[in-house]
Amino acid sequence: MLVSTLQHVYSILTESGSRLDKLAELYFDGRIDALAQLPLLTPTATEPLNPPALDVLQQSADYETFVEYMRDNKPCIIKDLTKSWPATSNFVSECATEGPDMAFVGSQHGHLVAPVYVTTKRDGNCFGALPRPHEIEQTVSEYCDWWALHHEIALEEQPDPVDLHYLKDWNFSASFPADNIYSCPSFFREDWLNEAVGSYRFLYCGPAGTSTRLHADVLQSYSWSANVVGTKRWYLLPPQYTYLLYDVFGQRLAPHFHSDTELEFELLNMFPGLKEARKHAYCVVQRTGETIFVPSGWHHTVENLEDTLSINHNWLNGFNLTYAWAKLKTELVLLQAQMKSERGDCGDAPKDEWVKDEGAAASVRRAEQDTLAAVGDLLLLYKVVAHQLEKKDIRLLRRRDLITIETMLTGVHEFVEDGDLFGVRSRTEYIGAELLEKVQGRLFIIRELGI
Ligand SMILES: O=C(O)CCC(=O)C(=O)O
Repeated sequence: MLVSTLQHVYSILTESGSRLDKLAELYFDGRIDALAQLPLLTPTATEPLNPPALDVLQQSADYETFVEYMRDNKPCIIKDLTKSWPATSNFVSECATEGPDMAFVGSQHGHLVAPVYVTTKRDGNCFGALPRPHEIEQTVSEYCDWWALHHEIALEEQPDPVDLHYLKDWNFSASFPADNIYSCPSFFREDWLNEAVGSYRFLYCGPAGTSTRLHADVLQSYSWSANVVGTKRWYLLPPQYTYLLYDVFGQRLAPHFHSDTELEFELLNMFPGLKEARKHAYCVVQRTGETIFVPSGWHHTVENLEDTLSINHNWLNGFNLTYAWAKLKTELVLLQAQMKSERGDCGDAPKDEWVKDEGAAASVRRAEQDTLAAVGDLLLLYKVVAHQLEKKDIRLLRRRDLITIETMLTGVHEFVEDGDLFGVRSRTEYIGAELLEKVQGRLFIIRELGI
């Protein structure tokens, strides 16, 4: 049984069928080591890419056409949504090929503070087992100064600078009205997340060579991203292949799909499923004026091929709420099980009676932090739904949305009812009496309507 399991694992990892001779060697070396070693035996040549093409919609497409992409959870590109935006006239250099007009951006918003991700040239260009970019805060003026210097150096053809700065995830709408820059395209109008909390709207600005590592968006949200100016390359992987992106232990997510030749070997050894993942990834080059729709749970990487300024939203609505709740519930159930197993037979005994050593204490601390974050997400989802119920005449919501809302809220109530995270046992304590009462009242009406 063990041999056949290992054979199976080996053939999945190597795509080359079973090699009992190799397996035997590795098996007797110790199972865990063997699993880590298996991919080292594979040839590391990069598979040629044969990416499927993405559908392109025109600005004039009707809303129902776009709804199909949300419903099918399928990406697409939409043309020309940025034409009339103030940012398109103000934030772009007179000669558009020169990219964003950072002098103008600095003159208007220089005093504001934004998050900036600093990478070394090597990991900025995507590769491998290097440290994550670190986040600093800079004023927009400081960032514009860095930008000017960076371009001066490039003009003088000096050696490449070591650091690349990427201003990203800047929630600018907290500081000045978003209308000064853009208007949200009507394709993305069913945005329950920003209607409730308003803070998932971002500006990105980075020179050629900056990039964003492999990730899927927060809370299984959709995202749209519009290039005001510049070109990005995206690799997007459908969610059914997500498992291919992890290391052999299913723990660590790969940093990127690709690496330069120097680190390719290292990357594929650490993440052997990447070779297969690349075959299923969509590769999209998004140009000035184009907007990409990224569906729920699709992992992606993004590289700026030119100096690029873009606007992006994350959003949730009745089409992807089910994914958000399903993923969160799985996380919470696993965390609950982990806490139970840490506690063992100690039942409700105080923590210092069942936390036996440093290792156990660290693992409990991590589980508590993860639980805290997951409970925060649960409350966020709850507020998003509550906001829709409060704001709208329930009869105006789609029947399908009502079913989704009802299912999710019932699920949350049941989960929280018998949940014992942190030993807090009542729903009221989790959600807050006032919000709970409001939502239960609306749920009652939904059920009366007979969905
Ligand atoms: O443009 C980028 O660098 C990242 C954007 C992104 O990941 C997104 O819109 O989901």
